[in-house]
Amino acid sequence: MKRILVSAIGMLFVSVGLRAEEMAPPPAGKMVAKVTLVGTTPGDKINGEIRIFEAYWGKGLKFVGNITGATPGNHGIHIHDKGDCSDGGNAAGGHYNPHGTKHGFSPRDKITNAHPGDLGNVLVDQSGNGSFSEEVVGITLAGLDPVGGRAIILHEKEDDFGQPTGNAGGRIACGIIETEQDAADR
Ligand SMILES: [Cu+2]
Repeated sequence: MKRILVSAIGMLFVSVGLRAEEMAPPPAGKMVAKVTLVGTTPGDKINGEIRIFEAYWGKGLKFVGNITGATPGNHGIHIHDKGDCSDGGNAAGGHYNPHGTKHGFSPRDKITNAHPGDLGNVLVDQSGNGSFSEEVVGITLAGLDPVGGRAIILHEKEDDFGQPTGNAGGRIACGIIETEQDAADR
């Protein structure tokens, strides 16, 4: 019954001629992965957690994150190519960029005009705390444009959306996008 209802709602969207991403986002689905962000400099106090939920009926992801211990201001945050936080986060490689697109802000510019994991910035307050919530259409954990197992990097500076990677400076924290099973196996 639930499935019938879901497809009926889906058909309603099609029938009124609107693409899903032009509508207000639907409620996020189940949590599919988590990221534990850890500072890349030994002895620093940066920590964070990002919870990742299914969105857009399995054709997108929602990222809900909290950061503590960072310097006040905006910090760029991106999904990088490799699931490796070693070497101060440098082992994560460049931005995950499966379509050879320019850098941008994927919640706004879509994966056609941004790297899928161009999540913009986290605004950190005077106490060192920040939070963000963004949704990206067209990426999945393990299907199309899979982000599972890749790293999320928090940067030193604001992502100004300039090319090629937003001028966000150094890599201050890093974590791997993991399912609960991945974390248990680790
Ligand atoms: Cu980055």
